[in-house]
Amino acid sequence: MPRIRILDQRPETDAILDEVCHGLRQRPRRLPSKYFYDAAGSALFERICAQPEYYLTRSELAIMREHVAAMAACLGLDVLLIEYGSGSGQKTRHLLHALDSPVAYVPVDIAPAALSASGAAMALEFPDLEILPICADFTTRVTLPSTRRPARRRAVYFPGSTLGNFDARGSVRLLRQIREVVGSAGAALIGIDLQKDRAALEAAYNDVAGITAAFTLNMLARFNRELGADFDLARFRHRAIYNSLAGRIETFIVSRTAQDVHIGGECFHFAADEAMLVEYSCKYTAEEFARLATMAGLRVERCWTDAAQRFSVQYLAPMP
Ligand code: AVJ
Repeated sequence: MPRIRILDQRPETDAILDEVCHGLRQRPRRLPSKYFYDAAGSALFERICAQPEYYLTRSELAIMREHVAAMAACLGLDVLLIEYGSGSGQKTRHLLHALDSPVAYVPVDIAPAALSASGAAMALEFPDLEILPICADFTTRVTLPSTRRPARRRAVYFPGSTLGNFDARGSVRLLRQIREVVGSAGAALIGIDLQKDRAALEAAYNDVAGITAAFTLNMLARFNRELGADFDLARFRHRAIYNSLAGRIETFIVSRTAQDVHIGGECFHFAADEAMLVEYSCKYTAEEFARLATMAGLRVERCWTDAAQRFSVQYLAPMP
């Protein structure tokens, strides 16, 4: 496997500890979903994608396979492709094969293990492509590296419905940041999960094999290991429910008993059945997403869906 140099723009451990303690002092308590993705969390997420209930990945891959040529035509020649939350890069391979002489591929991910594995695999598959991975939280200011060849256009690829992890304010802020990163001649290609019935949504986030539950609770194991916390994993459980008013799956970690947890020199008391919010997975109609994009100065120019209308991939351009 070729070794790819990774630009490290990761948050410091102290910053993670501050953010975690801040979230634990709030009511209801909340923990940021970006901390799911350590090496174990990234591996568990890949297993979620293969669960029969988790339709998102299969639907998005079907859209990519069917419409990738149209997507590549929208993005055009000599594009610099920046991917947010690149993970294993499974969908991206389709896009990179279809693009007309892409200048470089810049995967941005918070998980170093996922980034080096996918970077090495991509370098084998695309030997002539410049690959410049950045390990960073993409909501912060990411410094883009310079490329050997000048780009005609910058495009952000943001698949997986990861934008759904942000609330309305957070997603408009992130879409505005994307608009800034790509500039007025740029583009964005964003995967958005669509509204559907409660049963299908709740099944997707509560798989029978329990992989999603393991993924959720792994965040606590990570804090034990990296921040010296003492969460007893057996005394917490995963809960994901569809909030139909807000149109989103809300994932919680629920304390099974009354208990104390220590972290960063602080003691946090949990009541029995107390729920900590760990993730939103917002679902949209095409109209709702178009409105969100407009608020960020972006316009939806194309929207591709799968045959069952479960998922969408949307092509956006900055509004003049
Ligand atoms: C990759 C962040 C979009 O919210 O559907 C999967 C993460 N969480 N199952 C999602 C996730 C629980 C996933 N995203």
